[in-house]
Parts: sequence; structure tokens; C-alpha cells
Amino acid sequence: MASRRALATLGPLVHRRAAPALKPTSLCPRCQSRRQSVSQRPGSDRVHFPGAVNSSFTSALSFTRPSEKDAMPTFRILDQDGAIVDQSQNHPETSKEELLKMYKDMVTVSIMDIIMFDAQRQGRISFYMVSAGEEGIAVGSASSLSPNDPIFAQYRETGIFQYRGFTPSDFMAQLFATANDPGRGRNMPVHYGSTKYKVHTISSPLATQIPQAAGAAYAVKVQNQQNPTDEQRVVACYFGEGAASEGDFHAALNIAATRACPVVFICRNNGYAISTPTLEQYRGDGIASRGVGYGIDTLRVDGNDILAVREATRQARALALSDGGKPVLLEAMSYRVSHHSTSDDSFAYRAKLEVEDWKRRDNPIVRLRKYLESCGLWDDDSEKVLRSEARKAVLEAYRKADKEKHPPLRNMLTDVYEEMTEEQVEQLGKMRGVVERFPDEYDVSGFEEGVEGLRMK
Ligand SMILES: Cc1ncc(C[n+]2csc(CCOP(=O)(O)OP(=O)(O)O)c2C)c(N)n1
Repeated sequence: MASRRALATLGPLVHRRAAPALKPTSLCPRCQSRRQSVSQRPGSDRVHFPGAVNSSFTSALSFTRPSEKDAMPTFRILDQDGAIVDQSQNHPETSKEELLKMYKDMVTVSIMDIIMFDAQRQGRISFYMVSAGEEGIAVGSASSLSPNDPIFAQYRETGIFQYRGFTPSDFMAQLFATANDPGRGRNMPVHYGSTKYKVHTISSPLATQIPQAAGAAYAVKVQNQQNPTDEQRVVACYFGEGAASEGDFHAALNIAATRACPVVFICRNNGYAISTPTLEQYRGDGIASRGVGYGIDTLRVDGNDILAVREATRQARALALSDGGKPVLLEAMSYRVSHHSTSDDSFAYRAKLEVEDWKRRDNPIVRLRKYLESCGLWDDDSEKVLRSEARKAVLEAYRKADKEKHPPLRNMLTDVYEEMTEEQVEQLGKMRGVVERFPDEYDVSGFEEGVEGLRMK
């Protein structure tokens, strides 16, 4: 976030007085806001109203009807068989090491997902969400960001954490709410966050991360301007198409566009928001069409094609840094093959056959595997080794974390204020009294310091 000093220097970015008349569509070189003269030139064939600066007059009354327009195309590099669709496109080559890292990261996440989904079913953890079918969006996009770009995620982007360096133990510390969890066990499982890897902590209320990302991108814009010789950063922000129905989405895209914030918005459109299918979520052309409406450069990409997601994000990042900074929207198309979470049974609202069909027909992991095999970079033996090693690493971390204690109970109340308030101290004392009086009802042996953890330190 911008420091107080940085904010004090925001002055030049904010224009309080109207600029002298310029060409109607010229952009302010500093903040990229549109400067316009509102005068209508005599005899002009175009409207120069302040709200529509380059609209030609017409005498034909014709509504713009979205239903008559083609849907925006979907960019892809690989087809469903993992073959390059158009060799003439000359996209930059991805190194062998990078291709293998992306593949291994996707497979590792998918293996951890299966193990942890079952762990919830067995009562070892309270909740879990898998990213099956969407691993390519998280891993592919993360591969084109700088490790220093701050990220705001929703909850189905585990691949980001995996790509940036989370170990199985890091995941397990959060999932089991152990004392090693930097969040001190305060969040639901899968609500990871990491200062080290510059990913803001995930929060449950949908879409809150989107305006936060726009604001962070404004701070990053200021920092980029103040330190032009440092690495220029963008913010990346992930959300589902369901979250895009929240007011926060619209406020965020508009402020990011009007303030020209360097943020790459990445929508995972997986067809469902829990039980709500896209047909009931919106009637426009997906989420991409909304980016255009906000004046944001937009691309729809095949989310099952990790190479396409990687290239789209690389170009989106470059665009976001151009012209002093601006937002870009990617809509990554996919299908949520899993249940929404461990609290959901998706066969109550969609046919099993539909899911099986998607699983069989298309999948980011299988697609990349086919491509790697066609390049001679992968075979059955490497697959067996990868799967068994990933499984072993996850299970080892799982078993260890399962035995570890939760942080001391006082952490429920700490960090809300710099120092605990008198009321909090009193509440802590009352809680301790209750636990001491009813030890059979409140078994606190799983928490570090036991009942003593309810004492101030
Ligand atoms: C403000 C708010 N409303 C409702 C919910 C309940 N909820 C949790 S996830 C979800 C669906 C979100 O769908 P989408 O954004 O498409 O992401 P997906 O789960 O499909 O990845 C809903 C409605 C919530 N967490 N926050």
C-alpha cells in the first residue's frame, strides 16, 4: 500500500481543474484520464458530448442488440489433443524447465486436492475446496507474473501458491490450523495468504478482493512512477464469474479504468457459482463483454490451455504496464468438474454425465501432458514417479500437521487492536473460567499451552 509520503505526492495525479481544451480524445500523459473539450464543432458528423466523445450521428434508429453479435472469440494455442493449432503464430517459446514446472505444479495441486477432499470427509479438517479442471488458469497465469507482483485471489487458485513456492507443509499448516500457520489458525481451510510470496490472504465474502486489488494497483502505480528504475509491477486479481455479479466487481473495474491502475483482472468462468449456472448468472457475453463496457482491454482465453493462459497473461501484464499503467481483463473459460466445496453435492443440480463428459473430453493437465509427450519431454515412467513422489510429500506433511497443536487460544483475540482492550482481557478471563469449570465439555489439549493459552501474555 502507498505510504503516507507516497500519498502526499499523489497531488499531480489528481486534476482538480479542467484542463485547457484539447483534442476530444487526448489522454492526460500522467494519469491517462481522458481530457476533453465539451464544445460541439459546427457541421461535425460526430457528437462531442462529454459523455460520448467520438460517436457519429445517425438518422437510422437501430438498437444495439447483443443477441445479434457474435460472442467474443476464445484465444488458444493448443487444441484438445495437445497439438499447436497454428504454427505460424510464433508465440515465444517456453523453456523445457518451465513447461515441466507448470506440469508438475498442476499435478501436485490435483493430488493434494484429492487427498484433502478425503481428509475432510474423514473429519480430519473442517472444509476444503479443490481446483480440479482449473489448475491451468492459476499455474499458467502465475508463470507469467513477476514473483513481486502482488496477488489477490478468490479461493480456487491453489496453483498460484504452489507455483510461487508453497511447500506441502505450508499448505498443511493452514489447512490444519497449526501453530505454523502465519494466519494463526483464524481462517477457514484454503484461505491461504503469504507475505513471503506476496499473496494477500483470501477472504470468504465474495468479490471484496476486487476493489482491494484496484486500490493496491493504484498504490503500485504511484510506486512505479516514483521509482522508475525499479522493477515495474502490476497487481493480479482473480475471481469467479459468480463473484462478478457483486457490486464490488463493477466499482473495481470502473475505478481501475478511470484511475488507470496497472491491474490484470483474471476471471475464472467455470460455468457455475455453487448451484447457479451461468445462464442464470448473466445474459450478456460472459464477463469479457463487461471489460469492454468499462473501456478495459479484454481477452477471452481457453482456461484449459495452460500455454494460452500463460501467453495471454504475459501480454496482459505488458499492456497493464503500458501508457503509464492501465487495467486489463482476462476471462479464462473452464468447467468446474468438482463439487463447489466439501459442503456441496453438485449432482443435486447438474447431471453426472455432464461432469463425466467434461472430465473425459478436456482437462488442462491431460492437454499439457499430451503436448509434452509429443515434444519427447514426458512418458509413462516420468508420470508414475511424479505422482508417487507428490503423493508421498503431501501425505508426509499431512501426517505431521495432523499431530501438531493449534496456536494458543488467546490468538482468537490478539491482533484486532495493537494491544488487547480491557474488554478483551475480561472476556479472555471469563472464557478461561468457563473452560476450567467444565473441562469435560471443553477439551483444549489440542491447543498450545492448553487452558493457560487463555491467559494474557
Ligand atoms: C458476498 C457473498 N455472497 C455469497 C457467498 C456464498 N458463496 C460462496 S462461493 C459462492 C459462489 C461463487 O462462484 P464463483 O465466483 O463463480 O466462483 P467458483 O466457486 O465457481 O469458483 C457463493 C455464492 C459469499 N461467500 N459471499
